[in-house]
Amino acid sequence: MTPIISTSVLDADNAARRDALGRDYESLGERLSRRGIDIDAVKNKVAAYGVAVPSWGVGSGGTRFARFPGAGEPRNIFDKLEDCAVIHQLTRATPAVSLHIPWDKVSDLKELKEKGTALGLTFDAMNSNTFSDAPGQAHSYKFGSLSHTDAATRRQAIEHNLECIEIGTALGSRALTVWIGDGSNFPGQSHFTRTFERYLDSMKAVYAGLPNDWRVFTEHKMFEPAFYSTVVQDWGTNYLIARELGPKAFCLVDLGHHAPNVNIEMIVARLIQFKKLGGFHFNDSKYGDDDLDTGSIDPYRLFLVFNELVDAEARAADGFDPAHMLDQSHNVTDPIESLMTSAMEVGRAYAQALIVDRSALAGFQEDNDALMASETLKAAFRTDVEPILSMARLENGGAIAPVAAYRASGYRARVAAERPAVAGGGGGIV
Ligand code: LRH
Ligand code: MN
Ligand code: MN
Repeated sequence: MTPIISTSVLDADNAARRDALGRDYESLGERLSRRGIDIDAVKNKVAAYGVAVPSWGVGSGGTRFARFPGAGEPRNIFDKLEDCAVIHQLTRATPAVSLHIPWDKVSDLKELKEKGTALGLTFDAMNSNTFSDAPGQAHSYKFGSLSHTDAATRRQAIEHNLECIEIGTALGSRALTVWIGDGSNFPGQSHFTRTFERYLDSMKAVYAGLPNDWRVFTEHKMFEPAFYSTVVQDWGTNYLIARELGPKAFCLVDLGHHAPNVNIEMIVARLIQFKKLGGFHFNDSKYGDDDLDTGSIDPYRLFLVFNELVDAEARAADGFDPAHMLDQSHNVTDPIESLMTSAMEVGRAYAQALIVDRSALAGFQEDNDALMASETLKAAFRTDVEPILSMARLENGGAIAPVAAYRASGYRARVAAERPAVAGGGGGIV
């Protein structure tokens, strides 16, 4: 396949940076070796790491107030895949795409799968959508979907999820992510227990349609679009769902779906301990489900989440195999640049977590040496691991500096000339 970004542009940008990177890598390697860490071993793990890109992330997002489209917005799923391929070509960190149905209009699945293969991309978890009405659907989700009071509406939502599994199977996906907006705006509007019973019954029907090698991830979220109560509102409810459904059901943690200040890394640890951590939607937030770029607000929290993941990986925790996906919305940046930066932030958190001195940490924990335990984590977090990430990218055929190489390539201007401008306007989240 001809790479989308020309190799001459990429090589020229890398050539200008290669010597400095070599020196930075060597110097960091020396400093890490004094701490007993082999830099190449860390780099190899980072090089093998990947996070899936959300198909809905490559177009400009929007708020419920307005959407301001950028130039060269993808027109269809094929354009989206090309944008995703650019992200992967330059970062070498995003080998898979997570689709959202029916936002992604898919018809010829064979052609879609072939396009993915040609671009070097695979298909990660499928995301269903029963939180908005699709044109022409028989029953509205205004008052809920999988937990709706009306059986025919629930059945329609179940069928949609089964269809997502069918589409995903044809594309080689092996997981379904279910997030519903069901909930209420007024005390008394819905009966908490009966609503949750209906949800569980519906999810059991979806679960029954999972192929043997598939997993289902249920995603909790504290509020929005429902503002008084939400059916799958927190990790406790999510854990109950995964337990009720069975061994193929796991909890998905979207970093933006918790109240401010909630200790997400501890939730992650609990779900790992009880073998129900299914995966992540990475993003960042300050106030709520802001869907800001991963690592842009609180990189320390992202590192602390990865600290739990690496801890589990290091002790080969039973049943530990979480899926990693980005889920964010870009309103003021070029989505490709945001997604590349975010994928690199995830890689950075992983690298920092890999260099935590775990035996020292365990000792400080045993001795109740709070200060030194915290300093052990901070020592890893404060280390600038950029040379490791850059070297991993370079050796994998990517860019030392993906954003610079992307800008030098003129890709956005090129697709803007091919893809007609779309009108902005009122609200909407995609
Ligand atoms: C809900 C959510 C969920 C959706 C996505 C678009 O807030 O995080 O994952 O599928 O946003
Ligand atoms: Mn999400
Ligand atoms: Mn969200």
